Amino acid sequence: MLNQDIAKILFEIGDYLELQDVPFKPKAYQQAAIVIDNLEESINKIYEEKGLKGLEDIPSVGNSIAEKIEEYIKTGNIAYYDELKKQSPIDFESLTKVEGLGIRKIKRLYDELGIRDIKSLEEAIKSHKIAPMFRFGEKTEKNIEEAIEFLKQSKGRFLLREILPVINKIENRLKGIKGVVKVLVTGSTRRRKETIGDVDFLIGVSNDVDRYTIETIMNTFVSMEEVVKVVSKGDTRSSIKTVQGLDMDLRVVRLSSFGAASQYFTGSKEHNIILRKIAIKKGFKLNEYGLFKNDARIRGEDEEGIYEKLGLEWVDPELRENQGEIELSQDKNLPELIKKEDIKGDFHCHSGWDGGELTLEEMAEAAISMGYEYLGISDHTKVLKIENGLDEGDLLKQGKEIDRVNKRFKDSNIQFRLLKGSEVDILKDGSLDITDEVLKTLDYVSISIHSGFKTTKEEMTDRILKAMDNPYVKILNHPTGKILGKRDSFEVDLEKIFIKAKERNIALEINSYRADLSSQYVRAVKDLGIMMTIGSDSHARNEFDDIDYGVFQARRGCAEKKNIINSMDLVGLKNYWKLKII
Ligand code: DGT
Ligand code: CA
Ligand code: CA
Ligand code: ZN
Repeated sequence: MLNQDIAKILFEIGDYLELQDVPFKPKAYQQAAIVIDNLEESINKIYEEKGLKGLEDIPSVGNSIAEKIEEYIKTGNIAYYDELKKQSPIDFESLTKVEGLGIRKIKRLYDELGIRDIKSLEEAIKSHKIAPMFRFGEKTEKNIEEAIEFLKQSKGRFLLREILPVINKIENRLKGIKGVVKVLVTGSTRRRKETIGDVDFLIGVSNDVDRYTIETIMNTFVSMEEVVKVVSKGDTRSSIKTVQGLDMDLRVVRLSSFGAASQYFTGSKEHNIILRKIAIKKGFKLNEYGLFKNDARIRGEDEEGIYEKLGLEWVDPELRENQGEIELSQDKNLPELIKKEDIKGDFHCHSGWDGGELTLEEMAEAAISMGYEYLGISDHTKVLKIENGLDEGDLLKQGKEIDRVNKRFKDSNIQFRLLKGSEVDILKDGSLDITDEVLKTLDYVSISIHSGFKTTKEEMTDRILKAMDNPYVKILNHPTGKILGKRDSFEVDLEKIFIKAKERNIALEINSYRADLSSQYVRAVKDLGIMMTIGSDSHARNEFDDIDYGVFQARRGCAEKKNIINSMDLVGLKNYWKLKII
């Protein structure tokens, strides 16, 4: 039983209550769901050790929610949830995945058209019933149609960002099984692709392993708490399906083959095909058991040995897509990819002043615990009313507050500063949502498109180009508008944007949450000599760590430390942007 299962149910209870216009309660349930979803400890364990009282001690969990959790632990059900579900037979899980459909809209679609699932939604679109609804219109109908299409296309693949914590947890568990010497997650997960089809675990066991040990490993794997179905179970390979619907393979190999197997199963298939060709050319044979000369295994224990014997430098997994990395490794000219430890700050974070949950002090604290030397506060601006966007007055006030916080750091000799930033909205006509007089007072201005996606390519391009001409702009956030798993890019002439960025020395953001820029664009931007930033886009303490996903994206695009502005230390950054901070 998992924290995530409970979190999901609590969140849905919140949705159902909101649907019934119950005041306050929805928020309480959803807040509790978020806390539980992010809990380090297993809720099962908390309950075992401390009972109901332990549950009540979880932040945001009151008596009534704690009792429901207890009920779930004891019976596997929450009667209240089942009742709510019965009263309102809407398939929330699927409908809320459609981009642009929130609770309010889903409620109206149900009340007015009886739509309860994707299927009835599609039928309504086909017969154009949605467009005539008050405040929906042709455009919304079309958007919903496209969003459904998008959902269908991405079906069956999982977002790395959502599933990696589950994978890591299982990896750690596998490490603890008796007889297991090495564990590696291979396949697309190791290559840190944005989405993954299935997970490929690899375990290394000693060369003289006995059958009993392998049996134990396989038994443990197929009986993990996440398993809902055992697809196959053998003595070299087993496959399962998890509660999340994700397929996982486990292969067990002897250490003498571990390197060859990790190379083979990491892929990509395209990378492997070229490698095998090189091996053949050199008179070898390469497979998942090793590199062979005639029938003798000459390499296999580690990947480095195999690459080396083939005359190649070891290639970072993120680059193994046959997109030029093999040539670079033959020339011993692979880039030294940016690492998480290189990141010294973040320019994309939201504080409690807009939609975020932390005060400026708490944000600084979170950044310091990440090992950062600076943190740019980049709250939204006034046109984004739902995000509680800041106006000019708010920004000036926030600036004063930042000065106050920074003075404390200076006085106590702490090498850390908050930066006055802003995520300024690019308005429809390409002007910015904040006046120049106020932009001038900031340490940096980052700009974003958050609305009006559906327009012509020319209009969108001109709108962004005009915004980039504002003299205070230093970063263009999420340049294509893509949100991984939710929304495709808007139409825009990126070549023109890149040229302007180069001309004006504006950095392009790799947005961790959205996975925008994609790795191909990162490569192009790097080759053009344009700087980039990696932004977590965090709104909460636990989201600072999402910077990982931006780093993965940067690495897959060959980015090095020198390409990423927030790998500069505070002194370097002050010089680079000519900042006047205390
Ligand atoms: P995914 O699961 O769709 O996200 O992508 P991968 O890359 O994890 O693909 P998967 O799980 O089918 O296979 C894992 C690795 O095994 C793959 O990256 C390379 C290797 N592999 C699988 N099939 C073949 C094949 O037919 N030829 C070669 N050379 N390698 C293969
Ligand atoms: Ca895979
Ligand atoms: Ca696989
Ligand atoms: Zn943002």
